[in-house]
Amino acid sequence: MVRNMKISAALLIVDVQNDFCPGGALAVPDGDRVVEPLSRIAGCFAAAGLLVLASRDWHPPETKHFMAFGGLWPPHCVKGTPGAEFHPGLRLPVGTVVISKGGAPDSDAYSAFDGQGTDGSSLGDTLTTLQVDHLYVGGLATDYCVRASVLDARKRGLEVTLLTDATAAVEVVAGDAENALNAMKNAGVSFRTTDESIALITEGRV
Ligand code: VGL
Ligand code: ZN
Repeated sequence: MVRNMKISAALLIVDVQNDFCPGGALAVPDGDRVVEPLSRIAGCFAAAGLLVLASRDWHPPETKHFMAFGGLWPPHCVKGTPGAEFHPGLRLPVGTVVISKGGAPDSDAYSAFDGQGTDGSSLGDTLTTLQVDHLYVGGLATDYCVRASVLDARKRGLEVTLLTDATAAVEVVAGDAENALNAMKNAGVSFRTTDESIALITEGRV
């Protein structure tokens, strides 16, 4: 029997939230540069009938993720606070699936694959159900949640394209961004600009 091997692509927008943008509690230098290209490509995915997912860091006030409780980070993206909202300039198409992660007080949950949709289903199950096998990924931060999400996607056998102009890094340690890009490259990730990707999607070549 010939199986239906139809490839379906989806866009994963990682953590484009106020606290990771300039002025936020854990601002990524130039973090808001991702807002315009991601809004643009999200519109293209939706127009092509393709799924858009947006992950968000969604922490409780007390978590081992925060410095005061033994973690690395100042408090950020506490669920329900303005800092945890998506950046106001981010245009998410109707039907965007929101994935929340980091809600457990004992885990960092850097990867969007550690998160769940509003109905409790995991990102992995959602992608399997919708037969998605190619993820386009952009967002914040290149060296933490983007890196972890992209590497998890590759471990699950998904094809991954990183939107090179639609990510920005925290760089707690100089070189983290480069290390992250190398790790993704070694894992077989493709690197494309948003415009190159939009051209492919518009031509139906995804
Ligand atoms: C992130 C640091 C702490 C991220 C989340 O979204 O990359 N980084 N929490
Ligand atoms: Zn966090």
